[in-house]
Amino acid sequence: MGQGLLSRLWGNKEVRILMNGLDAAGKTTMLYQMKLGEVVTTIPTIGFNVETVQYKNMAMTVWDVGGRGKIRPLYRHYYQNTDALMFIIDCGDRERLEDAVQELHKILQEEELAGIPVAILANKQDVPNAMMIDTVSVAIGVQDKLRERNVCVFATSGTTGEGLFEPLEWLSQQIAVRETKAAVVKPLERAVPSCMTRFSSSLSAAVKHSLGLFKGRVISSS
Ligand SMILES: Nc1nc2c(ncn2[C@@H]2O[C@H](COP(=O)(O)OP(=O)(O)OP(=O)(O)O)[C@@H](O)[C@H]2O)c(=O)[nH]1
Ligand SMILES: [Mg+2]
Repeated sequence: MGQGLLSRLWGNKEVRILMNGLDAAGKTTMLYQMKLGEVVTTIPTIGFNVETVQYKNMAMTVWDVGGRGKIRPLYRHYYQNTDALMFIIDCGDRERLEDAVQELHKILQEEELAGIPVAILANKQDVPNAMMIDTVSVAIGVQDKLRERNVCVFATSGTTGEGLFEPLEWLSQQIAVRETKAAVVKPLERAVPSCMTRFSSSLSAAVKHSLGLFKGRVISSS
């Protein structure tokens, strides 16, 4: 195992996280709570905010893309090389839950985001009567439409800071698992078919050879 591989597995990793969700879901508040540990006064994001959040051995470059309708068609420009998605849902806004779910499903159809871990932040849990994570999980179809995806739902509040580290921990673990798989398991998987091919071709050569001998013997004995 070369040094490059070791540092890829255990060194400081730079990863790219996309933060997404409807407007006013609390993305920018969440980003700065993660970055600074405090609440900042936000205005609706036009374009994006980008910050690096260090979590354990991961330098997460978090892209917080404004959730307003007009900006959403531009999301695609941010998808490339994304290691994980954080999708924020405003749990105080029952009326727009369905819109949020549709937006999430739309984003998850993007080819460039295939297979990445997806942390759903059921946000604004501090609001009275906030929707519980079970309601959110059922609405987005964690066990149903998204059962093939690596999705996990977390209860959070960007303003109180509650529940912020669980998604970071989960994402860092999931990203590490994917990287390990890419660095170790995939090359092995690639190697196996060629070994198998070599094995099967030498096997078939041996079989052919012994059949030939047998045939030869039959021929010679007749
Ligand atoms: N009660 C409560 N309010 C929150 C929370 N998170 C954000 N807010 C408030 O919700 C409003 C919108 O928050 P933003 O962080 O600007 O939302 P956003 O998702 O970045 O919105 P866009 O930039 O328009 O996409 C602000 O008034 C925040 O103070 C939370 O966890 N609880
Ligand atoms: Mg914002």
